[in-house]
Amino acid sequence: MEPFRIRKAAFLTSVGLAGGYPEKRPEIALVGRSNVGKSSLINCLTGNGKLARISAAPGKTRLVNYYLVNDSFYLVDLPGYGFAQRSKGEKESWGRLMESYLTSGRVDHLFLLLDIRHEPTGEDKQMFQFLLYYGIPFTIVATKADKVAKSKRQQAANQNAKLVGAPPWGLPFSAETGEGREELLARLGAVVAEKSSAVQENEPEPLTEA
Ligand SMILES: Nc1nc2c(ncn2[C@@H]2O[C@H](COP(=O)(O)OP(=O)(O)OP(=O)(O)O)[C@@H](O)[C@H]2O)c(=O)[nH]1
Ligand SMILES: [Mg+2]
Repeated sequence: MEPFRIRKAAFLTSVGLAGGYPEKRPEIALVGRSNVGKSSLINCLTGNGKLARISAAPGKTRLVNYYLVNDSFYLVDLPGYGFAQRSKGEKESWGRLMESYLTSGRVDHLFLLLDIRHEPTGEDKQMFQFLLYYGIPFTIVATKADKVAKSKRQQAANQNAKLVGAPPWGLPFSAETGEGREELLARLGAVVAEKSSAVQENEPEPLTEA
């Protein structure tokens, strides 16, 4: 089989609490703590270093950002959690936005990003419980893999998956070196293929007279 390729990717729209979601297409979203590397992962996968905004200051992404890929599916960058400097009001609006997005039934697959160097936090565990509760299929991605020795990466990724409450497997990923990129592209390709054929299968049969 041909490896899955991203030919084209462009920012489409940002959605806040007021709504305004784009038309339904296969949809894969990224969640994780502020600064874990969500925007960097999108840029690495799409091969466009300038697509999603990356910043040294956490908490830059505050809306649900849609990227249209290959004119056929969405990659969605979600605002990060665990940003200490945020006010109570901001945390509440983050919670409402995430809840409305994750319960909308739109998301087909979530990449839950965990920093390979750090133990998952209480918020990471809560997020994972949320995914389980809503039955959202997921992949655990251990970001910044370049920051730990090669010989320890897979074990560290697996350990974090286990600590967050998931089956003990995580994908080591680095936006710096591209490690794990092919695996994530393959995962994307599988989700998109499955969802695209499901859309066709669900089209009603034309009515015929008996
Ligand atoms: N070494 C290394 N640094 C990374 C990697 N991915 C991201 N970073 C750095 O981590 C910081 C945060 O990256 P972002 O992609 O902006 O993180 P984010 O999850 O989108 O953050 P928010 O939008 O604030 O939620 C930046 O300084 C990146 O350069 C990686 O794979 N390796
Ligand atoms: Mg971001």
